[in-house]
Parts: sequence; structure tokens; C-alpha cells
Amino acid sequence: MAHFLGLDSSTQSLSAIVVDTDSGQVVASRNVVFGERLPGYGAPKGFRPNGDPQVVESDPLMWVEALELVLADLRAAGVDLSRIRGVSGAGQQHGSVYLARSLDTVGGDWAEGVPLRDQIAPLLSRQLSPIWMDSSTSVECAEIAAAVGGDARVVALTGSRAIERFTGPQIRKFAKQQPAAWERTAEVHLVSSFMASVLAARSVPIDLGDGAGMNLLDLAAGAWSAPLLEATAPGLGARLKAPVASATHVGLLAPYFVKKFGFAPRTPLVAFTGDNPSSLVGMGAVAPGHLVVSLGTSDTVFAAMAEPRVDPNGYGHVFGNPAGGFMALICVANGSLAREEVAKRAGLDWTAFARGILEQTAPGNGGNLMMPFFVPEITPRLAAPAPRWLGAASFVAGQDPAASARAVVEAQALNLRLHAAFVGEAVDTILVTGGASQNPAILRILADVFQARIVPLAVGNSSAVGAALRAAQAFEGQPWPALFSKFCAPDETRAVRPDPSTQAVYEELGTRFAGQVAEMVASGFVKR
Ligand code: XUL
Repeated sequence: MAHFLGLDSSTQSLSAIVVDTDSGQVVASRNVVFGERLPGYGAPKGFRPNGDPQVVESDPLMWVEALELVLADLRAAGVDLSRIRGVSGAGQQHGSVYLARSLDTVGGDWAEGVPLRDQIAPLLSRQLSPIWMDSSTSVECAEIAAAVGGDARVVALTGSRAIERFTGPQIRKFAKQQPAAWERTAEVHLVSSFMASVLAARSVPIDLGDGAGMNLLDLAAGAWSAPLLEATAPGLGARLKAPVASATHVGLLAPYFVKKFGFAPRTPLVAFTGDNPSSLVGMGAVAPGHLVVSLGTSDTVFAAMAEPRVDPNGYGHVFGNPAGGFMALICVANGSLAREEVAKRAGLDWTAFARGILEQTAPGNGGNLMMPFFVPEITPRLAAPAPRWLGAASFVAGQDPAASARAVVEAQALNLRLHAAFVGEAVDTILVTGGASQNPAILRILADVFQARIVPLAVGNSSAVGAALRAAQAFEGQPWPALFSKFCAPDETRAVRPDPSTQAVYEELGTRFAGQVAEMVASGFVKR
């Protein structure tokens, strides 16, 4: 029987899923939530609180420890890891790990009996990794764009403007602010390639899917762009391996994992990719024509693209499609953290949150509109946390919990709708994934705001599923449609149809929301 392991190292947790491609069954899945299982890292939500809201960092050793925990959890659950025929994975995009020695110097194995984190700690040239929520590099973005001839050239080469959270601007800031540590850095990894390298105990290259989120990849050439490398940091080209296609067989699981967790000797690894590209696979959406909304720590909207096309408004990105070609994406930073913040202020658990929306409030929320921005926002570009409220003066979370719950979700859906045009043509069905897609009230609001049928899949965690399917496709050569029919089936029992009678309400609210966003952007919340 053919079992494949998919891993997903995301902002708040690390997940693992084992699929059996013969039976079409999910054999097991486990999730290690960093804040719960590894509280010693001081990162309750997966990143370290920082006095500056624009600086967001995580400890890569936390990811390494979580990797050992999740594999131990699978074993403890009775999963026979010796049956795994291939492993791949995904990582939160854009985050970077800095190493003083290339992981190739590790030589393909870790010392037995010594925890991995203790072996990797001395290799780091920077203790903390900037992650995708960091928005502190506006200056570096402007410098990079100026050095290569302007924003339009960065967009033409990489598919995105120079973007604060993207790896190139982050590398530039590090090299400028800590030149000695940059000098000591021998190798830079993305979260995805770092996790793959840990498993291989040697340096695994970045894939084209995730590599496109760095402001360094020449999309047309599928290679690092010489002018961008040069504009970013001295000697950067020597610190990155050439990027590889996502289906590349990049090595073998180190014997350390074979001995400790019972994998078969010489278990092969496929290149890891970004969580969103991996999710494109896990949603069965690698061909154009499917639109996906992912509701996680970040909310994203993405779709496969026939030809690379750039966002005239500067928000959208072009990443690599792991099945070949490209994908379009927009990303909203105020996803689950904003929903959780409102739920907390309103004193609601998720059941009460959903009930408040469905039973105690009506579409349009009596005209109450929230600007749902609690951390610096990517789409639209807003520098400061700016919880702003419109409507009745008394409308404050805590005083009207149900209305607050509806307000945050309606505003988030309107924000996605406002900015999603670049990603794909209006469709009558939208696939939905991510933790919040379990919530029927959120699906109802999405259906009504987008006037589209909202369809979750039967198997959750599309990013980890996508990783397992990529491993299966690479090693077994099974066609994508065969894998999708087994693991990406819609859950029609939870699908939600739009209510046409709500259309006018959301047109009116959407117009007000767009006006308010324009006002915020014009009034100095914008960074540059
Ligand atoms: C995408 C992005 C986020 C992270 C979160 O551009 O920044 O969706 O990938 O995991």
C-alpha cells in the first residue's frame, strides 16, 4: 500500500497528514499548536510579541521542535511510518532562516540521541526568522525598486511589487542592520526549504512555487534575477541554491529520522513549497477556473493562472503553481487574528459567534460596518493597527456581541471581494479552506457577499494534503485528476448557496466599505 506524508509548517502550528493513495483514505493527521505545546518560545500565536507592531519574528528552533513532536505524535497514534513512500511539505510563505554554515556541511545525517534543536541552534547566524506578518521593510522595498529601475520593473520580473514581507526586502534589512551577521551567513532558506533541509540533513533548494514570493525570482526564466540579487544584498547569489521545479526529488530522509521514528531507510523527499501553492494542490485547483478562499491566520484568495498577469493595483502576486505554470494570490493579514480579537472582546466562543451571526443579526448588520484591521494590513496597505468603526456610536464589541461577530466577518468578506478581481473572473462556485471554513456562519456571509456557492472539501488542511499529494504524484506518477477525485472531493452537505435577496444589501455596504478604505488609505494609514 502506498502511504505518503505531507507536512505544513504554518504560522501557528505544524500539521502532518498521511494519505493512502490506493484506498483514497486519510490514514492519520496530527497538529502541533506552537503556543500550546511549546510555550517556552513565548509565542502564543506562533510569533514573538514585539514592541514594534511592524516587526514580526518567530524562532526557527520552535518549528524544528514541533517537527519532532508531530512525528512522535503520529507514531504514538500507531501510524507505521515505515510504510511512507515519500514525503513533501509546505511552509508559511516569505519567512527566512539564516545559517552560518550551509546545511550541506551537515552531511546527510544528524547525531543520534541529541535533540535536533540543539544540533541546529549553533548553525543559525540569526536567532529569529522574520515572517510574512512583518511589515518593517518599506525603506528596503523602495531601495530595491529604485536600484532596478522602479516598481514596474520589479513587477515585470517577479510578478509582485517590492513587498514588505517578501524575503528579498527582509534580507536587505538584515544585511543593512547587522552587516557582521550577514557576513557570517552562508545560506538563506525559506521556511519551506529549511524544513525540507532539516529532514534531509543537507541543504535542499527552494522551489519555484515559494521562490516566487521573494522578490528575487525572474518568473519568466525560472531563475534568480541577477539585478534583483544585486539590488538586495551583497553576496546574496552565493547564499542561495538555484531554485528547482516543485516536483523535484531533492534527497532522502536522514537516517536520524529512520532510527528515531521508524521511517523506512532511504525514504525520498520532494521539494517543499509555500503553504498557498501547496493548498492550490490540496484543493484540487491546479487548473484555471477554480477560485479558492483560504481562511487561516492570513486570509487568501487564489487561483491557477494560464499566463502570468500582474495586478494593476499592486496588491496581487504571481507565485509558481506546483503542478506547473503560475497562480495568482491576494493576502489579507487580518484573518483569524481579527476574528479571534473580536470574539475575545465580545466574550463569544465559536459556537456563540456563529449563532450570533445566524440567529441574532441580519445581512448588512443594520448598517453597522467595521474596519477589521487590528494588525498592520497587507491588502489594503495600512500601516498602523486601526480598529475603526462606522455606524451607530454605541456599536462596540462587547456591548453588542452578535453584531460585532457579524461585523468583522462581513467586513472581511467585503475586503476580499473588493480586492479579488485580479485573481480570477467572477465564478459561481468558490472553494473554501482553512480553520474558519468550519464555521457555517462565515460560509453563509461569504456566499451572500460573493453571490456564489461556497464549497468546503471533505478533507481539511489543504496545505498538508497538497504536500502529501505532491509527494504521491512525484513518486508514483499518478495523474492529478485521479488524486483529486480521491482526496479533494467537495463536502456538499456543508456547501452554502447564496441568497439573492441579500445582494442589494451587500452592494450598498460594499460601496460604503470601499469608500471607507479609500479614506483610510488617503488619510495617512498607508506606508508608502
Ligand atoms: C501569502 C502570505 C501568507 C502566508 C501565511 O503571500 O503571506 O498567506 O503564506 O502562511
